[in-house]
Amino acid sequence: MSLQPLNPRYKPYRGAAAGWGALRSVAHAWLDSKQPFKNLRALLKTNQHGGFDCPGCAWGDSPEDGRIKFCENGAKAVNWEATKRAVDAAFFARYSVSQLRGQSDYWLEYQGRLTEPMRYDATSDHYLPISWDAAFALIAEHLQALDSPNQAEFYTSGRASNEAAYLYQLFVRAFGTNNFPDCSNMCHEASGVALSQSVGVGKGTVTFADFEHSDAIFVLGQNPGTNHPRMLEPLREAVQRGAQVVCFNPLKERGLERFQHPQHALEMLSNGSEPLNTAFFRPALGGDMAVLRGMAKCLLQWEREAPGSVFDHAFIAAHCSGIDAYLAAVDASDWAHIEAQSGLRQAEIEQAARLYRNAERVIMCWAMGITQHHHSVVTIQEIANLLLLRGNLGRPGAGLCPVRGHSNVQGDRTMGINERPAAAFLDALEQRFKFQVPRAPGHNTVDAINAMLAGRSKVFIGLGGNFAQATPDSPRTHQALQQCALTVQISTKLNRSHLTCGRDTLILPCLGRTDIDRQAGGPQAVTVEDSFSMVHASHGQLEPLSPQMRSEPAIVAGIAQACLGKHPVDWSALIADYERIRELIADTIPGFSDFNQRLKHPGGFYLGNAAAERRWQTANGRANLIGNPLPVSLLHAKVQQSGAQPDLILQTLRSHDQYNTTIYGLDDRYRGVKGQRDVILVSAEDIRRLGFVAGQKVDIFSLWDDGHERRVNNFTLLAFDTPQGQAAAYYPETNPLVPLDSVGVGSHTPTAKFVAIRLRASQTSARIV
Ligand SMILES: Nc1nc2c(c(=O)[nH]1)N[C@H]1C(S)=C(S)[C@@H](COP(=O)(O)OP(=O)(O)OC[C@H]3O[C@@H](n4cnc5c(=O)[nH]c(N)nc54)[C@H](O)[C@@H]3O)O[C@H]1N2
Ligand SMILES: Nc1nc2c(c(=O)[nH]1)N[C@H]1C(S)=C(S)[C@@H](COP(=O)(O)OP(=O)(O)OC[C@H]3O[C@@H](n4cnc5c(=O)[nH]c(N)nc54)[C@H](O)[C@@H]3O)O[C@H]1N2
Ligand SMILES: [Mo]
Repeated sequence: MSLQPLNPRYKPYRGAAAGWGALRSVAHAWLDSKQPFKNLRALLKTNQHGGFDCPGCAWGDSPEDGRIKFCENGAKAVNWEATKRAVDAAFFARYSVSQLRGQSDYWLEYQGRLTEPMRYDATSDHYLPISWDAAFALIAEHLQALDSPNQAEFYTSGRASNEAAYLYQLFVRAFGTNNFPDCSNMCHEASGVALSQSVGVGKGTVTFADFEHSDAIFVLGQNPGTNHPRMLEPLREAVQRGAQVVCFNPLKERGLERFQHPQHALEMLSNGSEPLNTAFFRPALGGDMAVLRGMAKCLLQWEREAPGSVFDHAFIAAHCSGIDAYLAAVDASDWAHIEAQSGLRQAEIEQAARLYRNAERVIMCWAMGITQHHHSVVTIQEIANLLLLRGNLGRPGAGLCPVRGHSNVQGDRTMGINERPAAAFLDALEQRFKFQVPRAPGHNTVDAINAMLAGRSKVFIGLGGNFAQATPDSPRTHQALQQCALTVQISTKLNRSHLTCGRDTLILPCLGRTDIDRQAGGPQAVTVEDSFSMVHASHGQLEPLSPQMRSEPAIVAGIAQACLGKHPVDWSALIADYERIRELIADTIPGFSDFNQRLKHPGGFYLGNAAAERRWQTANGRANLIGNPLPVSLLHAKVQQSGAQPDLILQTLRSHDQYNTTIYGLDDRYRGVKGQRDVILVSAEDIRRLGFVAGQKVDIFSLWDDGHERRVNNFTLLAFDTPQGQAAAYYPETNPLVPLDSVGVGSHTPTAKFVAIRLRASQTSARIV
């Protein structure tokens, strides 16, 4: 049914995930970097002791084994960063900013690495070179001119090293604010909020070894074949030894169906592949809480039929609170409601519940299909509830696994990039550095956009990332940035955020993970933390493209020194040797004592996790079963108030050829989409129901009650195997459709996986009008 003759340039992918297709794709990225031999040497150092941490995803590796540890998309990330092409003063002399704005996101990043500091000149509409000192002085001048430190926004993307992030938060707090919008606000925020209340830590509780001992691994709302390819290996091993891998996804993602390992020659020659999942359920978008609640209902029924056969009463009695209220909430959720909201039949949910009950040790993994929803926090608490009922926490082979995105997004939070920092952390800073730290909560990403739109915030500094494109409601976000007195982007590659200029604008080019970072004290290593709370060192391997580029810690220190002098530390002395920064981290952040010493251990060290030891750092000192009611409706009240009925619910997701807003190519191999990104995937039945034909161009509108028109134009309708009523399209092209105040309850994360839309046949040929 997924093969539609009317779909132009659309051919379903018949191969296994990874395998030959992956190798072809890596070879292309590698040759295209213009320095293939250097990069091969670098690739072999990816995720190896003495090498660098892969700048791709945050999946961790087994610290013990010495196998080559990179995947197709990690290789693409390395080659993309380690290119010989330079975006220098000559480049900016050739193109005006208006000209650059007319180019695609793919074209912009493809031009190469940013190699010198630049300042936007509005008169000529060009970027002109500026010295580092003048750039730092300009930032200090703007920051000092503010009425309050709270009028500046300090964004962080998740590639910043622990050292860069720690210095950044120290500078910003010494300057006087907690305004730390970050990519995590759009990513796993809900996991942190939910798990802190449930089990007292905002991180996952499992380590790599747990995957080897698990009897069932549940994968909810995640597409590891594309976004965490190294995760396919432990999943495959699990299936091989007879464990269950149970997937929940409205799309039958190829990476979750069949898998062929690209480093296993024999398997590739025979083109063999093994099933990766043992059960695949296709819930409706946003329907996971109902699925999980239904599973809990089955467990409760079986427990009542044979008391003591299902729940782990000893664990619940010793460790948990809230069981009675929780079971009352389970009883109060009726099957009609559960079926309607989940998109699954009771029999399917029972099957999932049986797989769960029959497994002695269970891990639950999830990513953006769970977190980017209005009801994400309660859904994640339901995941925790299910695990707690059977004591699936704090023992080998069992636990919670929010699979993180950016390679150091978890580390950045550990280092204090947090608009709502814990009091204990602020106390430690205050004690160590002897200044009064700001205590009032700062802005998250959506708050920051609103503050800039209202003129309450006037300076934006981005430590990495692409704020203009990653955020929701693009035209509004662009306006917010353009209203600023100063925008500063600390970046490796050119992107649309550099073209969305404030009145004054700077580009500060930085070193990436792959580059050698030389300081007064010699070549420096930085550190990162993976999804399993393992901290390890990363050593750049390649000669930087230009001596003008600086490391992120050096840039942060330069800004800090220009703005605060030597308060509260001698910034440039810290930069000479990053061990000095790590000493400060060891002094102020739990788990990092003897940091420099412990780093020497190959594979790094484990930060520890209280919940994994069954110590509950919650307000009541217990693990909490939380009896949230099932949402009455998934449709936001503001959509209902718009007065229109949605044609479809849209999720915005990643193709196989992109890293967030970085577009490596225009194909989405596993989904069979080639050479185009302005597509919307809809079921053949829905295309007929709505009166269109596959291949037709449509304009997409989203529903909200504030009178703003949100639309993107000229998207090609592709008939696709997706449940009825559910559509999918790529991020960031569809970000203009996500309303700024459509956010998760308690997480404030934009609801990128649930956008109520209507379609209309296209009249014009421009994408955005
Ligand atoms: N190559 C590559 N690697 C990456 C990234 C990248 O862009 N490219 N990005 C990194 C980052 S920052 C992140 S956060 C992660 C993202 O990793 P993922 O979360 O895997 O990324 P998405 O493409 O957003 O995919 C969401 C998946 O959830 C499913 N889904 C959507 N809504 C629902 C729902 O309501 N219920 C269920 N059960 N499923 C749903 C979608 O069909 C899709 O398979 O990957 C990281 N790694
Ligand atoms: N609609 C929709 N929106 C989403 C999502 C979605 O699924 N749907 N996902 C959300 C998620 S999960 C995330 S994490 C955010 C991502 O948001 P961001 O992290 O802000 O975006 P990226 O696209 O990862 O940033 C890419 C840019 O980072 C810079 N860069 C790359 N490496 C480095 C480095 O080492 N140092 C520095 N300083 N800069 C570097 C380059 O200039 C590059 O252009 O997007 C969110 N937005
Ligand atoms: Mo993310």
